[in-house]
Amino acid sequence: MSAQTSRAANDSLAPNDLEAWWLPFTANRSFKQRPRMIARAKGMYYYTPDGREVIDGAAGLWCCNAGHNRDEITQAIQAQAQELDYSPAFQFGHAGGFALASRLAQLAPGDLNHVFFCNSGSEAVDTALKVALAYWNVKGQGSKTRLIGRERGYHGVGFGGISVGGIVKNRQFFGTLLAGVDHLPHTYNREQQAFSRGEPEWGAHLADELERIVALHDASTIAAVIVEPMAGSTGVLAAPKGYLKRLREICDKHGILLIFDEVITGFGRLGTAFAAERYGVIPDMITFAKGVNSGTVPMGGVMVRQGLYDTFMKGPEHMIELFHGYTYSGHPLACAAALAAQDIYRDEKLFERAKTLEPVWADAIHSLKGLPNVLDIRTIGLVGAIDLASRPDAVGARAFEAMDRGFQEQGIMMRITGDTIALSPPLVITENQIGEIVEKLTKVIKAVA
Ligand code: PXG
Repeated sequence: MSAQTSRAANDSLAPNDLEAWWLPFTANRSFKQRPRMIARAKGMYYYTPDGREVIDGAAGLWCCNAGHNRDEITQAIQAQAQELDYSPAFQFGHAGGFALASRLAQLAPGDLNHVFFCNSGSEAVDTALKVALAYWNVKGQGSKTRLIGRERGYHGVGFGGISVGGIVKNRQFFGTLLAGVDHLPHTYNREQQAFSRGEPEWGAHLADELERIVALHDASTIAAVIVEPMAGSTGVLAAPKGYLKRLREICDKHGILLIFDEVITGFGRLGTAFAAERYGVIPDMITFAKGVNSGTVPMGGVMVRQGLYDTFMKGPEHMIELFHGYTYSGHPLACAAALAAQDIYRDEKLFERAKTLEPVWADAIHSLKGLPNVLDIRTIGLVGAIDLASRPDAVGARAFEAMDRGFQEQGIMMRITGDTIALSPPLVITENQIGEIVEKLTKVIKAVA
């Protein structure tokens, strides 16, 4: 920093400068010319610095499931910060972490009884992949090292996550990634599935591709399969009917661990605590983040089944069983926020609310069919996606303009990927607010025609 900029940074009267922050997954130059600034939030709304109200159609980034700035959560964070700001989780513990782990173990289906905490979805994915590899090692089957992901999968941005992930741009710039990874085909087929509500009828057979992968590599080399029950980031691709059950069966048949990445689907997004419950399929591990504390403090984690945990709890008792963890694993503030968020979810029955609203939401979003350039619409739970036709030679430009105009002109926040608009409002949304989202989207889609 030059003397001049250092002085400016320390001068509270210095003009705000947007240069220094390199924003993630953002068109930085375009943003800095025409910033989309957010000053505060309450309930279903964000507010810009000049006080404009913006309805949150995306729960932030799929995380603020209880709505924004809930007093119960902010008070819990404040109280925790005064009582215990930080405590190490390596060889020490604090009550909030244990309380939260027990609470999540109760919430998760089956015997997913143990929780490993970290700080983001990306860390949760890397943790789950490492647990899978270590599990086979501990069991004396160290040749099982291959990891199987899926095309169009998003598992965060760690090297593990981008290796099993299936988004070209997230992979192509970053070298050779992890070795020994293979991918299932993605499950989207517009001809067979266009304008689907809930799980598409077509596509369960694509799970059988796992048999082909097993035949190619042999099960003795495969550690785990990781999939999102609903691929969120690549445009809301719900698992076809029966697909996840079939994956579970094939994994069982060959002794392969199944990991559900529920970073988006966890905590009510599809009308159940975890998507695993909606599908009646128990994976060996569930990754979560985001909604665990309604997006208020960074937190992620992995739920593991009883047998998996037990496999590690052997050997001399003074020995560390898993050589993995983060400085902020189970951070007291994140735990306090999560306990408060879980209380809200329970007391306000927000997961059930998502289930009840699912048909209302589906009707509303599917009513956009027929607007200019709308090629497909998909809904499931409180999630929706609208595919827009790309402009000639400018893939992504139409949806980018929709996102920008939505925020600047109509007062709606949405997510975009390519030319797809993705919606995932806080679970506290009312029917009137669903109407508000549809009204604003209609104007935006017409404006970018
Ligand atoms: N797994 C899944 C399934 C995710 O959706 C991650 C892992 C990584 O989480 P972290 O906390 O490391 O970001 C995610 C994150 C979008 C969008 O607009 C989606 C995510 C993050 C940001 C934007 O689709 N998902």
